[in-house]
Amino acid sequence: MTRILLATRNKHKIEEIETILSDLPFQVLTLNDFLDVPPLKEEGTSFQENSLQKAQTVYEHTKILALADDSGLEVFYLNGRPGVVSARYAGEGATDEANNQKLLSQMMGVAPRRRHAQFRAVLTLLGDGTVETTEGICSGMLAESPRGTNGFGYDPIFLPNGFSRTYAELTAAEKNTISHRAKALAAMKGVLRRYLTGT
Ligand code: ITT
Repeated sequence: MTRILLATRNKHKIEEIETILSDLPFQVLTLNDFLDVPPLKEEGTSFQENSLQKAQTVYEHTKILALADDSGLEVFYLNGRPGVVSARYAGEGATDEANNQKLLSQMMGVAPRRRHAQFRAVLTLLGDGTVETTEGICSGMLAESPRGTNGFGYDPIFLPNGFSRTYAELTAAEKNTISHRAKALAAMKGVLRRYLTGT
């Protein structure tokens, strides 16, 4: 079976990606299978650059088809922040709670009609002779306070359009139907099917 290596150390991303890819005939590997791969650097200023950089680090060390995800939350009122620094918005090594609290305090008193936000995920597939990128966006708004315990990151404070529940109040299956990552993966699955058939 063709192998694909997920170029991420985020266990929540791994769970979501593995679930969504489960109907494709790939042997999905993670970095737990390759402990000598160095930390994944993200020195770029865009999701695209960081996604490519992560895929490159992993592919160069393993020569196995690599799939990277760079993602984050963009808040319009904050000119797109936290964006590429979503994982470390409240500082290097910050907890999800600290990141959420920082964002909520910056948005305190901001009216609902100005709380528009979107999640974005950029995936890069990198292999021998293959470089492909797909993107997914999920639009919504920021909640006033955290709700729900599912998921990770900013899930408790993000209300996807069409739902009165936060991402963290959705089941994993519901999130995997509408999320930014699900949309980017849906597009990537087309690429992966073509990769498998060599077309
Ligand atoms: P890797 O680099 O190892 O993939 P990471 O968590 O550092 O893991 P990113 O640099 O792409 O990954 O940062 C993504 C951050 O954006 C993540 O830590 C969350 O804070 C947020 N994020 C991305 N997708 C999310 C989702 O589906 N739900 C909630 N928060 C999400």
